[in-house]
Amino acid sequence: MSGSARVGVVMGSRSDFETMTHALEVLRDLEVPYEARVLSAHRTPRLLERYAGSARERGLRAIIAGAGGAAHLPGMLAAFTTVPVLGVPVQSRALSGLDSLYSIVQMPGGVPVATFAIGQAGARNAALFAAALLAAEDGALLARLEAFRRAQTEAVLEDPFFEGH
Ligand code: RP5
Repeated sequence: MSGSARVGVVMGSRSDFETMTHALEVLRDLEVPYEARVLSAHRTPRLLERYAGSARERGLRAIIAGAGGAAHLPGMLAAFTTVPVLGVPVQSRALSGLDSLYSIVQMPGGVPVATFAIGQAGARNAALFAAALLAAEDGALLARLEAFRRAQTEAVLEDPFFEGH
């Protein structure tokens, strides 16, 4: 799903894939063209600069960045581009993702990163948020997003668990 990708999904390590695959699944379901790759603030800093620096001209309108531990990836991407960066704190082994969350959320004023929940929920919501951004100028995507929300509501209302409660 690259070529005319509108959303970039990047992660600091292959070990983040288990979390970030939930973002990819949402983008696929909503038919949002995306590209996905591993990019590290620490291990591939020059590649990160090139990626972020060329993001807008390559057509990206949002970058979802997942990282764990000393999670500099979203902030460093945001330093090199004005394309909105959506940060996903990956649940780390040592500190359960609190380190990731604090690393991503506490950006100094002037270089924003929109920060989502730790782990799977954050990855899903970052993708839904990116879709909402793009839907502002894409009526068909807006319709798919609204259909997703309706289906989610109906799934709760029709859950037989609640019969007789
Ligand atoms: C971060 O370090 C990555 O985002 C990952 O969450 C964490 C651990 O990476 P690995 O040592 O598993 O490659 O940069």
